[in-house]
Amino acid sequence: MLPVQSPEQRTEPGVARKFRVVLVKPSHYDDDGYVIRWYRSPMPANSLASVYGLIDDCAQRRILGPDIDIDIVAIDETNTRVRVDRIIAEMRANNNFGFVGLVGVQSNQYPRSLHIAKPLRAAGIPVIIGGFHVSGMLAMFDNIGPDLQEALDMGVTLFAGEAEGRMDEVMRDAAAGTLKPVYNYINDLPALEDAVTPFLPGNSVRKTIGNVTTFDAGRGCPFQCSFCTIINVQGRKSRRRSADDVERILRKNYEHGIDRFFITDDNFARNKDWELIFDRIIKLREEDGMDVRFLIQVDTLCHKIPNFVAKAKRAGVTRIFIGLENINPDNLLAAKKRQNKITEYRNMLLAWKAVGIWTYAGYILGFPNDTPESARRDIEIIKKEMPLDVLEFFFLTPLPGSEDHKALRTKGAPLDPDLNKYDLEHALTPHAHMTKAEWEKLYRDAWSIYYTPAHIETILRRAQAYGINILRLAQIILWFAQSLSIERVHPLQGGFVRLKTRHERRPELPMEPMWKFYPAYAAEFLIKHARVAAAAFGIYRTYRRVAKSSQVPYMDQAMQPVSEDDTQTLELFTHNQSAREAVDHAKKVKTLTTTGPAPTETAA
Ligand code: B12
Ligand code: SF4
Repeated sequence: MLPVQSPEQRTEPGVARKFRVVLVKPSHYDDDGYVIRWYRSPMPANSLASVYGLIDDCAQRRILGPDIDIDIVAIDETNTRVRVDRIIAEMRANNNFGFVGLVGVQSNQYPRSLHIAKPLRAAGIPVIIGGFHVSGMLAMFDNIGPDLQEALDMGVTLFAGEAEGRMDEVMRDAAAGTLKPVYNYINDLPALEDAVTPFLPGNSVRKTIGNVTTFDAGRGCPFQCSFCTIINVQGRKSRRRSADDVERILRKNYEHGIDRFFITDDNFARNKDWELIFDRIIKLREEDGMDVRFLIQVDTLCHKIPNFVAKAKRAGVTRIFIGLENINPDNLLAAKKRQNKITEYRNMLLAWKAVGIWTYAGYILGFPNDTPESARRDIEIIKKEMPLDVLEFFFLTPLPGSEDHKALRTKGAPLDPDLNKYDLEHALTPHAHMTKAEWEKLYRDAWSIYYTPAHIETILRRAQAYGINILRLAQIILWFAQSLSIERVHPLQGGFVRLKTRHERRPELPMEPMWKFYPAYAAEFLIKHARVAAAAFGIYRTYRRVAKSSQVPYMDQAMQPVSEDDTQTLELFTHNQSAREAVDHAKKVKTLTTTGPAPTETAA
């Protein structure tokens, strides 16, 4: 480990003391080895805002003493180039009195983080890495694995768990030059009531596309999905911010012209204070005239919670994200996603549609019973029978921090060693019914099977019938339908105008010569923008056609109210043996519960 200067060495007499914190939310590499970076990213990262807020709070309270200012810089690498040379120069000018925090580092961002950390450590700058990779690995394994060891060998400090209530200690240790190799709070998660709230300065937010920001109203989910990392990192207990805190976050942003929010709770429906929070937002909207709007993530049983959908609507929720994951009950069972009942899917979607809220759903490809043919058929069934707007696809991925990853690693199953690929967009393990090439082809095809011109028109017609803003929806469909084919990244990793630098290539790959890199980059730039323009024109024409027919009533099979006959007629319920069994099971439960005492809906 490199020696760290003592505070006395770092401060010359008579010079104002400044403790410098540079926070970097790293991106990761695309398949050609270049950092994924955009002129504008879609929204600020809540991980960065959370850590920034905590350090800013330390600065306000002057926790390093009255004579030491804390200076914080926040860099989101998805929209800003990380100039390691400049960070080194600025830190050196400050006698390395400070640290670089690599924030919210996901597994796919971990290799990039080490590449950023290496020259910083060589220059003697303290570096701390926090986020889901470190937390997930330390939550699931007692031993430090080789990837975390590589960071420790460089003298990087690892932070596992959540920083609320811990930042003073880390800051003081960093200022004293006594950072520990590991801070492990994964088994001691903080309460969030009255915790410091996320915040990012305006210059950081302005590098994103619009007036949208993110915050978490709570953390944790009670369910037990085996591919999930959240339950092992953030726990299964609902920890949440108070309604007062949520109001404070909303007001602070609203004052700066930000009125659209993505509440990042993985399952807001299981936030124990969802109703208190919605009630407060309803008051802000209906009494104080604050036109705030939200995207929230919920589960497939949320419509059964009394008042949930109605209050969501009044609270300004305009979109929801649901982890639909699959329509084959055997697959859902294999992933321990028992709360997803195909017999409830249509009820749930129609409940949201009835109040004019759009639905995004995630669909996972590569569950144990999937074949290329069954998955293709399942997508067609969804298009015909489910009133869904935006569907996005992922590979089933054993993410570090999940039960699936632990099980595979423990039994020594083959797992792709390149963490950069753990982004839900790569096939990383062998599949029983598909070769790697078939699985990858299925993933690429899935987007074009769902987003055909005809189905885009159907989605818009349905949405118009439910009173949804179809121009906005058309823009989002453009983003989701084209991201993979044009930008070769998942829409959630996308942004506005891709930027690339010749020097920002994975060190394992050679730097391309100028004569090769720049012409290819320019051609790629032109071709991509021509394709975006063509796709946008196509979708715009569909939008115009649909908008013109607004007086003509529209109805199709997916929009029909749920009826008893559905289980006999819809393919969703008849497409395979396990679907039929799920229907029989639901019928039995219904008979028992309508004749016996009323059951209580339990979470898991
Ligand atoms: C919001 C969100 C997004 C947003 C915004 C990104 C963001 N991070 O805010 C969007 C939609 C863009 C997104 C995209 C993706 N995401 Co995402 N996302 C989330 C989500 C739901 C919330 C993130 C969050 O705010 N958490 C709360 C913060 C406070 O927690 P935290 O980051 O762990 O930070 C705390 C501690 O770790 C610690 N800490 C963190 N950093 C540091 C640094 C220092 C110095 C210290 C002291 C402490 C510290 O203190 C923090 C405060 O307590 C998480 C799930 C989750 N519940 O976290 C998934 C999650 C992080 N995403 C994930 C993935 C895979 C992705 C994508 C790759 C998906 C895709 N293929 O497109 C992309 C990557 C794009 C990108 N550039 O980030 C995975 C990562 C899993 C893993 N093991 O790597 C998660 C965990 C979800 C999952 N499926 O398991 N995501
Ligand atoms: S519903 Fe499942 S996947 Fe979603 S957060 Fe809860 S446990 Fe994780």
